[in-house]
Order: sequence, then structure tokens, then C-alpha cells
Amino acid sequence: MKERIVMIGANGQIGSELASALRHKFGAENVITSDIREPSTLKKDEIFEIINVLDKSALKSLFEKYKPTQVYLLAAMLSATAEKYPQKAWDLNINGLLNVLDLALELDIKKIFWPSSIAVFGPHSPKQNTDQYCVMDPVSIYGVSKLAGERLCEYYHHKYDLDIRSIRYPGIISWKTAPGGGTTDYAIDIFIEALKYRRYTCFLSAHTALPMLYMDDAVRGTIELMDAPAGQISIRSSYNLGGVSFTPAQIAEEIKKILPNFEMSYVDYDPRQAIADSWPASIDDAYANKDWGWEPKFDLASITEDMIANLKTNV
Ligand code: AKB
Repeated sequence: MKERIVMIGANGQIGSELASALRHKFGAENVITSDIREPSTLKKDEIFEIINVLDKSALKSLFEKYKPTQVYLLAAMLSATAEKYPQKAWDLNINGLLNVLDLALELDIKKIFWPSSIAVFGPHSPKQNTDQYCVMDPVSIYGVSKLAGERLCEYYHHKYDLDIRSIRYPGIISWKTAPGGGTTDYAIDIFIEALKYRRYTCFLSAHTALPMLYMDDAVRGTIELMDAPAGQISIRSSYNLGGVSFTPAQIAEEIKKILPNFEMSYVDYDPRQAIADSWPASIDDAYANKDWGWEPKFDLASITEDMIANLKTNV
């Protein structure tokens, strides 16, 4: 079957890189990107539409116009911004998802991708190698909305047989597109400031370990999950996906190997610390490995080398 993809929230960190990979795989004419604003660049053969996922009738017209076989819903408010606007975060993260799920049933859209997050875990979840199935008591509104979203995904799969697939993304590190409003954003900011000023003041404390993933791995993993035969997908809430795990102190040490005069300092207090403290330090992704062969390729050293090599020419 010829695939046609509509991506919602395509201007964000993951969307912009995933969209180019999907255009490469399926052809630019078969990937329609959308967001609430025009993207900063758009090539001649790329199709883009302005859409707000909360406007259900506009969303319906978009789906009727392009008749997608797959929808990637990436519009979301991330953890730190969501704490400032909890109602808006809930509205976007949950009602946006419900609009897509309902329209998928109504218009017979076959496959959906929706991103969850490590934010679904909480203070009573195991900290190290956090299991796919364990206590989940998120304390951030972002985590609460992602956990509720996971339950909706599983419900729509079991009740209506919707082929919905999802990944609990850790912090995603990339050099092409900046993230916005996340707790893990320091792991990108640090490279930009290291190259510009040779110093960085981190908003998380030196020994806060968090799970992270390089964008190349995140894009490849997402496409591998979407390509896997439906029979191999045993999890319809969202898959744990591991990459690397490190602290601000460890990434600073790695940067110093390439930029020896780099200096790191830490703020006394930042509200994002409480969010980070409630999240896992590392993730057990055995199900993703068993079900669809997931293996990350980038470690901290190769991430650091690649980030610096690519940012050097842009910063
Ligand atoms: C955030 O920090 O909010 C995101 C996430 C881990 O989902 N990067």
C-alpha cells in the first residue's frame, strides 16, 4: 500500500528531523507537514499546511484533503513550559490527541504515531533501569498528561483496533533544531554555549542523571517502530526507549576533552530541578529490543563529537 503521511506539530525539534527522514523514505509528495506557524524554511517540493490540532473541524478537512494512511501527532507542550500553563498543557496534550484518535476512527486512518515521555514516571518509580511496567506516579502536569495519553492510546487500540504506536522519549539531543521548554534542554544548550563562550551555567545540579537519546537514534527508532509488523507490537501504551544516561558533570567532562578550557557552573535553584529529580536516571528498554530490535548507536562520546563537529560551523 502506498503510504501518505500527515505530521502535526512538525516545526518542533523531533518533527523537523523526522519529517526529512520520512520525505526521504516516502517521497516529498507523500509527507504533509503542519504546524500552527509557517516553518522557517520550506523547499519547493515540500507540502505544508497551517493547522491547530485543537481545531477539530480544520483537522478533519486536512485529513479529508490528504487522506493520510499514517498520522504523526507531535504537537505538545513540554515539561517546563507545561508547569507554567498547566491548563493549556492538558488541553493541547490530551484534547489534541483525542481529536486525532476520534478522526482516525471516523476517517479510517490506519496508523498513528504519538510521542510519550520518560515524564510518565515519578518519585516512586525505580530510578535506575526503570522498567516498562512499574509504579508510575508523575508529578509534573506534562507527565500526568502523557500518562493519561498512553492510557487513551491503549484504550483506542483495544476497543477500536486502532494501530497506534508510541515511544517514551527521553531527552533528545540534536544540533539542527532547538528544543523548547523541556527539562532536558540543558544537554543541547551546553554545546551551543561551550562553543560560543567556553562556559555554561547549568540549571540542573551536577549529579542529576537523566536518560537521553541522540536525534539520529530517535528518528531511526521511530521509523523502525512504525515499520515493524503489527503482530510484533506488544505494547500499545508506549515503549521505553533507552539511549545513554549521564549527568551534567559527565557531559561537561566529555566536552572538556575537545574544548579543554570549557568551564561549567551551576545555578543555586531552578524549578526544573524538581521535575528532573522525579524522573528516572536510566531506562530499561528490553521490550523495544525484543519486539522490534531496538538498539541505540550513539554513546556520550560520539554524541559530544558529533554535536561539536556540526555546531562548530553554525555557532
Ligand atoms: C522534556 O524535558 O520535557 C522532554 C521530555 C523528556 O519529554 N525533553
